[in-house]
Amino acid sequence: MQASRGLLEPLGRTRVMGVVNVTPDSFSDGGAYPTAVDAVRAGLAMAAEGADIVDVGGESTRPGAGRVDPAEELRRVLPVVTELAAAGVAVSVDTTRPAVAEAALAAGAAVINDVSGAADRDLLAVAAERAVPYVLMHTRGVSADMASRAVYGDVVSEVVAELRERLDVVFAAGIAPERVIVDPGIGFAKESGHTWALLARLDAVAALGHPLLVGTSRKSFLGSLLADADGRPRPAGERDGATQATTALLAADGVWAVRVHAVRAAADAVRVVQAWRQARERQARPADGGPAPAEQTPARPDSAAPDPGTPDPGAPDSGALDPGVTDPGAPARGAFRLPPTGAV
Ligand code: PMM
Repeated sequence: MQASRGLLEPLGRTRVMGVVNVTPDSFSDGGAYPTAVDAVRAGLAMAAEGADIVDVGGESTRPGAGRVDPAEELRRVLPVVTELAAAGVAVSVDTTRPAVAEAALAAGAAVINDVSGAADRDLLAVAAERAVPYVLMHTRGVSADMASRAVYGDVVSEVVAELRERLDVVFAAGIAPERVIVDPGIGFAKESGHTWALLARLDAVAALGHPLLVGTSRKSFLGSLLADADGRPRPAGERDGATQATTALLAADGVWAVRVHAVRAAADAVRVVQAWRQARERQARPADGGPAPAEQTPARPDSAAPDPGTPDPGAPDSGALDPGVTDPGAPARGAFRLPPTGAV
């Protein structure tokens, strides 16, 4: 069974992608699932908790990690993908290897999550041939050297330009544009300051014209933010509260999906944002029952959206949510600049 149909259709909310790393060494859940049975159980639990997709990976991508033998990667992911797909779970396979992607798709995986930034043309050929959704994530180099490549003048414009260049490669390989999901690659060749800058300007990434997947879950920029008085980063396992905050903000920004370890809390956060946005949209309708105003949040940041750098004297203060905003003509505030609920 292949559950990709509908994954890119509008759902009215951000999707939740649960993470199952079948690896001994991933930074947060490495070693959490020592056997395939454990990993399958975790994936099924995530689906029951509200994951729309379960992302199965067999190779750690933490900065500095070495490569895993392809046969070992396959041995780790294949039984897990097979069982989850057979149970009706929409599975993405987190791999940079064509043979692993091919086998996972044959076993029922529905999405290829390629964290290499489209580095392998054979992997692109598999995605094109199988016509499945393909995640293009921004990175530089490989896990072993990406930390040293986190050097930017203007991180937002450079990441967007590099993604645009990789999109050309993806399209040239025959992957249909409507199947491509773009990911800014949080933590991949990025330091904390770069990550915050990108999160603040996701509209620039969304302007590439593709749904966005964003993986902030438990990542080091949150550990640094929550460091203790001695500057020790908050451990990865204690960053879920902060991750829920990013999930809510990303859902409010209208991203297609968030990639998270703690699914239930993320799914709850997404539902809260969905209800909040629907209430706002209802409030923005004229009292006389006339037609609904133009959506205040374009599906993909469009050219009509005000330049975030241009202060708008009529806009509410961007520093705080203004619960009194009911003027449908008012431009959406920073975080609420992206799609209406119907578009995500
Ligand atoms: N992060 C990790 C692994 N795979 N895939 C995508 N598309 N986006 C990400 O941000 C991403 C990813 C690393 O995190 P993990 O070790 O917790 O899986």
